[in-house]
Amino acid sequence: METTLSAIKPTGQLTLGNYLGALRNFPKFQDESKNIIFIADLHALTLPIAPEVLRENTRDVAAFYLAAGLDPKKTIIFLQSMVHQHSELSTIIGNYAYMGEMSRMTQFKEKSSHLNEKSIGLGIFTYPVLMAADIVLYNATKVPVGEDQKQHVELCRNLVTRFNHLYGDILTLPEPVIPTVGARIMSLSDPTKKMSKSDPKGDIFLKDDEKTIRKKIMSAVTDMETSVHYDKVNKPGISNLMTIYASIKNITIEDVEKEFVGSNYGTFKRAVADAIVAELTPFQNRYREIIASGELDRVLKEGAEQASQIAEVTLEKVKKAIGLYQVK
Ligand code: ATP
Ligand code: LTN
Repeated sequence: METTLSAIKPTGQLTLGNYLGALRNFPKFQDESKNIIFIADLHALTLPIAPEVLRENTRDVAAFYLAAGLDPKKTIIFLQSMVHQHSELSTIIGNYAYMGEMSRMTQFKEKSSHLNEKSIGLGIFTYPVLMAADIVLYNATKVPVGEDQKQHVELCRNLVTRFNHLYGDILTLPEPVIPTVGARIMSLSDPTKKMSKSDPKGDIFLKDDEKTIRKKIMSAVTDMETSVHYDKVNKPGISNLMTIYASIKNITIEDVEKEFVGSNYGTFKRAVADAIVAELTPFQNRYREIIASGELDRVLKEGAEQASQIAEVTLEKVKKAIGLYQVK
């Protein structure tokens, strides 16, 4: 049976990019495979974050998981920091990752490029090792993520292959699952950059109200032309809005082009805003109900217990395989 696993790190307010690239797809797997979705709170420490902000973001991501339709009866939902096996396995498998391949990780290069060498924490460098541990602990076969995380899953695959070559068939080889539309939503103010919660310029946040959403879409950067057609290089702004629209409506880019033949940008932007508002309003209502219900802690506690049982089996297998002495 397949096991699907993914996570979001609570580094900031969730964006429409997180929703379309990842969150919205998570519940699709819970009826067809074993589904494990967690909050990567240890990964959120890799860049400076205030304790109260981290706490609030963590609660929010958990509530958004449930609001998106994850059902704790079908999906194991938990906090990474509550399952100690993640950190332990990360310490072990880090020994099989090479400095060269780690230094080539795009996310590390991007996130550390504007930091002073003297103040780059080790965690941002070793980030993909912890992520590999997250994945292999549960024998995950499918990892639904946005485009930017594909390289990290590839690194995990390399580690698995290397480890198994040394010790036998111990770890399971995962595959990334990237959405065909919506895998990389761009910033509304600079459509050459990824919409990102830790760099909140040109973001739509999942908590934004209707008025804010409409205002942000209507003022999204576009080009000087007027026709709604897809051209990522020359028309990145309008192409990004088309991607958003196609993704929400579950249609192709060609369908969007057909629908808006002869329409101007104003008409098209209004339709995009309508689509986002229609999608997010019920979702935001569910989010508020979940926060009010006070159910979250119980879900997270039960999830951690279930996760820990699975994780422990893999950790023990690894310890034995590599020769850590087993006291009887
Ligand atoms: P940060 O800005 O802190 O790096 P982020 O906004 O990139 O965060 P993550 O927590 O790294 O978000 O990602 C959670 C999930 O959302 C991942 O699967 C990631 O690929 C996906 N994702 C993030 N941003 C986008 C985006 N702009 N478009 C599509 N998917 C995205
Ligand atoms: N790095 C991921 C979050 C993450 C993750 C994982 C995703 C941490 N561990 C394991 C899939 C599988 C991100 O979205 N930034």
